[in-house]
Amino acid sequence: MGQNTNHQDTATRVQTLRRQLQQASYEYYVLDAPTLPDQVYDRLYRELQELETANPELITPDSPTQRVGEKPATQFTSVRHNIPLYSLENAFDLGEFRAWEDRWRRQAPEAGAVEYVAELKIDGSALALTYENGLLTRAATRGDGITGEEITQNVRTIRTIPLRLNTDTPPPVVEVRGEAFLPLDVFEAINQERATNGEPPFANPRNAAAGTLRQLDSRIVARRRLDFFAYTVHVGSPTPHSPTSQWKALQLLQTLGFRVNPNRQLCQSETEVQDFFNTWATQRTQLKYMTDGVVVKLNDFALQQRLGFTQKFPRWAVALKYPAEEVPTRLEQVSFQVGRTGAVTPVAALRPVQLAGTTVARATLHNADRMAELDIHQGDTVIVRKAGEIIPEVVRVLADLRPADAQRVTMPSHCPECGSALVKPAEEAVTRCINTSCPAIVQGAIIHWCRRDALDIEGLGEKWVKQFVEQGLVQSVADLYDLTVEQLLPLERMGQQLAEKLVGAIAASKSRPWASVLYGLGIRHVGTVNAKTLAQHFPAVEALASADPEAIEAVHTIGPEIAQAVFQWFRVPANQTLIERLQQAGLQLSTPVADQQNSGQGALAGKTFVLTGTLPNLTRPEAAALIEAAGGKVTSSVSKATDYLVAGEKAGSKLTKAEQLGITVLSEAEMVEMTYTSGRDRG
Ligand code: 3BA
Repeated sequence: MGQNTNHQDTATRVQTLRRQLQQASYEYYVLDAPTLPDQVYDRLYRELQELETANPELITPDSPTQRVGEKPATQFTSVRHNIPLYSLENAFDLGEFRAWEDRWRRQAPEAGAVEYVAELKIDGSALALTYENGLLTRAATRGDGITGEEITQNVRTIRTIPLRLNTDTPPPVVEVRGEAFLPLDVFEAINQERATNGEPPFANPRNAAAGTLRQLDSRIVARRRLDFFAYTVHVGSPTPHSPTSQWKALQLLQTLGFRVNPNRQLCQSETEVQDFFNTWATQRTQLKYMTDGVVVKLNDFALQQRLGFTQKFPRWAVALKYPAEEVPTRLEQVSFQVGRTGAVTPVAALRPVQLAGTTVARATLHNADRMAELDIHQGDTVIVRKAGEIIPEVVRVLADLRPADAQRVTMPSHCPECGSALVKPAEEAVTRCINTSCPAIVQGAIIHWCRRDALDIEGLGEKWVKQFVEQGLVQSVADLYDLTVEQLLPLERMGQQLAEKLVGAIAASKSRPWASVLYGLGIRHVGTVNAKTLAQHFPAVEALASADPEAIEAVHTIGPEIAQAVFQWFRVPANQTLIERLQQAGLQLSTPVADQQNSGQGALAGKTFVLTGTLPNLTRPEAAALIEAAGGKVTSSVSKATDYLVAGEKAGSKLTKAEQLGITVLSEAEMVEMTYTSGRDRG
C-alpha cells in the first residue's frame, strides 16, 4: 500500500518535472526568452533523469529526456506522404511575379481585392511532421514530394520541434510542415570541420541541413543545433476551429508550440508584397539563417482551394527569389594550395570587396578545367559570387577590362611545395602532386592523423607539425613514434615539459583502436564511418591489405569507388612500408580477439586454421575474416600447431602435409558452420 502511494507520488513528480522542463525549453528555444536559470533547468532535468532511470515504466516518448536516441540507424525507410509536398513556382523579377498574378486571376475572375501572406523563404530542407493524439510519431523528409525518408529519430533532436502539441484537445492526426535549417554559424563550423577532415564543404546551408538530417547517428544530429520554422498545418478531420487562412494557420502553429518566423506580413496589395520583398533584400543579410527569397501565398483558404494545383505547383503561391549576389573586383594573384590528398587547388587573391554581408578577399578557381573555361588572366577584373551565398567563387571574367598583354593563368607543371611533376588523369578534374614525401602532403597527413576521431594526439597541432616537417624530424606518421624528447627540445618555443607531454601523447595513441588507425591513414573515401565498417569486417590489417576489390565491395555500404581506393592504397609500396613500421611501433592494426564480437567464448577461440585452394563462395580474406571474427587464428603454413585445414579446389601440398600430420580437413561449408556452432558443442 505504502509502496503504491510512493509510486503515485513519483509519477506525479515526474509529470510536474516534465511540464516545467517543457515550458522552460519552449521559452528558451522557441520564444528565445528564457525564464528559468540554466542551473535550475539542469537540476530539474537531472532529477527527472534519475526518477526515470529508477522507474523506466514512467518514461514517455514526449519526455524531454527522450530527444536523443541511443543507437544509430543503419538506414532510413521511405514513407509515402498522405498529402504530397508540392514545389514552389519561382519568380525572378517583377515581371514574372505579375505573370503569376495574371494567371491566377484568370482562374478566379470574380476575386477582387485579395490578401497575401508574405513569408521569408528559408534556405533549408522541408519536413513533414505527423502528430497522433498530440504526440510526434513520424517525421519525414520531402524527398520527391510523393515519398520521403523517415527521419523521426533525428528530428526529435531539434529543440524547437515540440514532441507534444501544446493543446488539451489534440485532433487525432495533425501534420505540420516547415523548413529545417542550420543557423549560419553552425553551418560555417561544420564546413571548417569538413575542410580539416579532407571532406568537400557543403555548398550551402540547404545541403548542409539535408545532409545533417540524413545522418544515421542522431547523436551527431543533436550536436549540430538544427532549427525549424513551421508554415503549414493540416488537420486530419477539420473542426469548426480549423484555420480558414494562412495567416491564422501561422498563428495556430505558434499556439501549438512551434517556432514560426516572425518576419512575415499580411499584405493588402501587390505593392505591399513588393515593399516587403525590397525591405528584406537588405535586412536579410543581418539574419542568423539563410534566406533566398520571399514566399507569397494567397491568404484565403477558400480561394486557395478554388485554384488548386498544377502537376507540380500550387497555383496560389509563388517564390520571389533574390538573385545570388555578385560583385566585380580585381584579381591580384593566383596561388596553388596542396591538400593532404595532393590535390592542387588554384585560389584567387582578390582586392577585398563586400559581398552578402562579409568581406571577400579570396575565392576558389576550383581546378584546371574551370580556369581554362573562365580563360582567366593575371590582373583580370572578375565577378565573384557566393555559391549558395557562402563560399566565394569566381564565376566570370570581364575580358573587355583585361590589361594589355596580360598572361593567362595556368596550372603549374610542378608542385609549388616540393617541385615534383604534377599529374592530371584525363578523366579527372583534379591535378595532383603524387610525391608521397611532399611536405604539404606529409604535413596534411600528420595533422589528419592527430585528429580527435583518428589517433587523437592531444596538443600536436598544425604549428608543431609544420615545424617537425620543416626540421626534417618526420616524413611520415610512422616517424612520430621514433621522436624523442631530446630531438624536440631545440625547436622554437619548446620546453622539457611540453616535449615530454607531446612524446607521451604520441605514445598514448598506440592504444587507439584499429578503426581509428585505419581512418587516420587518410585513404580516400574512408571517413570515420567507412573505417569503422571496414575494421569490423576485416579485423586485421593483413586481411584488408590482401583483399581484392570484390571482397572489399562485398561489405555492406562499401561501394566500388571506396573499394578501389582501399585496394589501390595497399598496392603502393610506400604505404606497405608505412603499415610495417606502424606495426613495429606497436599500433593497433587489428582488433584484439577479446574485443571481437564473439570474444573469448568465440566459437573458434584458440583454434588455428590454414586456408588452401579455391573456396566455392568465399575469397581467402573473407574466410580469414570470418574465422577471426569467431575468435580463431589464420596462419599461412601447416604445422603441428594447426588445428584445421580448410581446403577448396586445387588444394596442393598443404593438403598433403595436413593429411600426413593427421590434421582435420574441412570444406568451406563445414568451416562456416563451425563459426557459429562449435561454441555450443563445447558446452
Ligand atoms: N513556405 C517553403 N512550399 C512554403 C505550402 C507551399 C510551400 C514550400 C515553402 C507549397 C520556406 C516547397 C516544399 C513544400 C509543401 C513544403 C515557406 C517555405 N510553402 N515559407 C506553398 O521558408 N522555405 N516549399 N511543399 N510544404
